Amino acid sequence: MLKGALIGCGYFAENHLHAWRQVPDAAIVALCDTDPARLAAASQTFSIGRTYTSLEAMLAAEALDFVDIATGPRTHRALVEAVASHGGIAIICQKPIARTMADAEAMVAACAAAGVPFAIHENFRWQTPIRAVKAAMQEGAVGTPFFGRCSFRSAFDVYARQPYLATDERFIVEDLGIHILDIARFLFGEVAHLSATTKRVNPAIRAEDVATVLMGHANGVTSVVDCSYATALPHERFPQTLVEVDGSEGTLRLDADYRLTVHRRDGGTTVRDVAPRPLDWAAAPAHLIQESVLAFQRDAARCLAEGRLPETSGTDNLKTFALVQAVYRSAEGPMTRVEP
Ligand code: NAD
Ligand code: 89V
Repeated sequence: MLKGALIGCGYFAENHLHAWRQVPDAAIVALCDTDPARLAAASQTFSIGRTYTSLEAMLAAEALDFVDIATGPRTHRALVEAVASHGGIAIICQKPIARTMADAEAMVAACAAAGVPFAIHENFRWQTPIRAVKAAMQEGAVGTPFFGRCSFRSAFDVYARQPYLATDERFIVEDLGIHILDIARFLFGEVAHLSATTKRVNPAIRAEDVATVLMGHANGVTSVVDCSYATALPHERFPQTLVEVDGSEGTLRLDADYRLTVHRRDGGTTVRDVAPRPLDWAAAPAHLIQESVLAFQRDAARCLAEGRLPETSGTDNLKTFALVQAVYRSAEGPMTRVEP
């Protein structure tokens, strides 16, 4: 049995704690949060009695196999470096890995130097419909892909449960786009170049709530990632990512409400329901995300037990984080002008 501690008992940590209860051969045995009220609430809800307001006190008192960090990105570097320097404890850390590339690289280097496994909790690629798209592509459903689109458009009030999203100096690319860019990497491979625009539509928030990215992948695929929290639709689709893939042999569409359509150039069309499985602690519409938290954590525990790194290791996630940085650089930089 892997013994873990959860660091950060805020809004999203509740999903981690529910999910860890369903992960075989792993258990959260201690909790840490600098806010005593949040710590006490999580302790009571999940019946975990060993609680700490200080990371150092927890590391001194507990014999841990792993920590699961669910604090905000400003705290990630210090926490990861402290746990790494303690030694012998694997580290799972929520996205975004950090606020800057320098911090992210330092975290990966600290874990490598200490010889501890380091993974980022990047769960969107673990959503059931996204795994179904990947499996269909791997089975050759569309042949060789040449175009892809990963689209997340919503007007869901994310600020109610995550108020920092309205006040942080960066928003949709760093918080949500990071997931969609990671899905694009997962489906279409590494990115060679990109061009992006960002925009703030909602005047009540500080940073960008719309982003559109055009990417050229190293294997020749062209893809578009488009994200918006300013898109009021008659049928709200939060938190679904819709996917289009055009290939040499056919097309694939992941449409609203988990409808996966594969059409073959030679004629056949198949339509499948790839909805997430229900969990007793999950509730629509976030159940899509909640199920992917469980899928990610199950895989992470299996990897740790088998001495393998999860697919979203710190090193892998630097590539997704580099896309986030490149999107901001591109959006802030000069665009290619169109001559009249
Ligand atoms: P939150 O502010 O609700 O919770 C953060 C908690 O961390 C708070 O309870 C705070 O007191 C605690 N904390 C802060 N500094 C600490 C420290 N040094 N030591 C211990 N505890 C500390 O934030 P949230 O909305 O739960 O988000 C947390 C992280 O989860 C963010 O990185 C966010 O991007 C990520 N997130 C991921 C998903 C996803 O689907 N993967 C969804 C939502 C949020
Ligand atoms: O998944 C997330 O990171 C969340 C949300 C879906 C609201 O963007 O912050």
